[in-house]
Amino acid sequence: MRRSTRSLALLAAAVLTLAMMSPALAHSSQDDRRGGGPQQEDRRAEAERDRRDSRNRTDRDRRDRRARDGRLAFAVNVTHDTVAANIGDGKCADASGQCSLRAAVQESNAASSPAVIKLDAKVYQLTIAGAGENEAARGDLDITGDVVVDGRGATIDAAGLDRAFDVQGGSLWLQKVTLTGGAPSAGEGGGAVRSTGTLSLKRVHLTANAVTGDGASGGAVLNDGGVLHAEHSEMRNNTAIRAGGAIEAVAGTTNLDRVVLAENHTGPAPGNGGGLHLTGAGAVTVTNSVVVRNTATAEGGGLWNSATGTMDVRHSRVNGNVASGGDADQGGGGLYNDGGLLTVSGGQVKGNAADGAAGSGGGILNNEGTLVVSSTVIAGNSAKRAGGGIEAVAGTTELDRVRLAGNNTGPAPGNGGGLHLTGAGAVTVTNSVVVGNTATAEGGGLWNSATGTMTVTHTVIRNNHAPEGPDVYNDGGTFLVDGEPVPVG
Ligand SMILES: [Ca+2]
Ligand SMILES: [Ca+2]
Repeated sequence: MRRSTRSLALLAAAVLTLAMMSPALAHSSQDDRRGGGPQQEDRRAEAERDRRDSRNRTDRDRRDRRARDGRLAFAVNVTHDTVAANIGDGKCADASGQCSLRAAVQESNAASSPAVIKLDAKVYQLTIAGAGENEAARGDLDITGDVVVDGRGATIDAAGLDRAFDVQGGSLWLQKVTLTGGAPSAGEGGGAVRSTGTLSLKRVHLTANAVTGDGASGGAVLNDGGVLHAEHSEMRNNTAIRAGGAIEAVAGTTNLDRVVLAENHTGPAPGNGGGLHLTGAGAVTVTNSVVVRNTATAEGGGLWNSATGTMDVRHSRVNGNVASGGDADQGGGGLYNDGGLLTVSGGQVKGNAADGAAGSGGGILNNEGTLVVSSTVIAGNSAKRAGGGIEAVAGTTELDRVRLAGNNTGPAPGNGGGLHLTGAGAVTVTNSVVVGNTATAEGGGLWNSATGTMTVTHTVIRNNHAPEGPDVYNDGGTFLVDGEPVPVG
């Protein structure tokens, strides 16, 4: 009896258990279809754990990377112009706790490690006046540390208060940002950026900045003895009084790669290098770039190289620039070499003009320096006095695989439609083509001076036009074409 009672109790318990389990079982089978069974829950939890671990790893990696880089990052979250509340506390915060561009710069300068400042595709206007101040508290944003500004499509408008950035040592890397409205104090250079340090520009637009007053140079950028590297960038409609409508380099190193210099201007004192001007013993390279429709009041509508400078222009187009100097050694509509070394290769120099009263060298003017041009088209340029394509004033000029075509001079007096040599210089032309050039007076193609030496080999010279010496004219010097002397007069 005891045993049967026990069996009954066991049976009842079993039935109860089954009754309790069955809905759970039914429910469970539905959940299986939905993928929610206990195993699935385990799997889901495991996946979530994996995701969390992965997120943590990513965060950790990011932190490690930042620690390795030693970089601070500041995300600017307001467009207005305010100073940092507590410079040096490592936080980008103004008095209301917001991170402005200026506060980020001040905090970056105070940091011992490089900093990255992130902007958004908005307009950040400078509104705190006070040019001449160099602590980033007023006027321009002074850079003394190592700072990256990732613009992400932002525009920084200096709004005529000052320039945007002043790099006083240290380094500034700008990317994906437009700088406009820069206007430093009269007589100062660098309309958008002045730099004595290292300045890197990538996908940057410098538009409508200006420097005014005596000696003011570099409408967009003044590289004052530092390093400037610009790539995939554009400088347009900037102006300078003295030199360098877009860029003035004073010695230092300047490299442009895939840069557009367009519609920049210099003038009137003296007004050299409408696009770019180099002062002193610096080095400039211009590669895969476009220099168009810039103007200079005096010399070098596009690019101007100094007496001790080295300028190397490769695979670039220098087109439609104008230099308006009125003297015989002024002009150089596209390029002007004031005695240094200028090399031009693999590109074109087209449609430039030296339009001053006695302006010379519509395409290029080499003033007592060394000019080496190779694999380049020099076409459709014009000069008032001489050298529609190229004017050489003494110095050394070498052309190899150059096409001098459709250049012209006139009317004052209009000699050397393709190329003209003034004084005791040396010109060699090899493996080239001189066609369709025109001179108002003498030497439609090539004109050699009374004291010059011109040596031409393996070159086609035809279909040029001039009243005297349609293809070639020799004013008394040594002029040989494939070894044959060109008669004088
Ligand atoms: Ca400053
Ligand atoms: Ca300042």
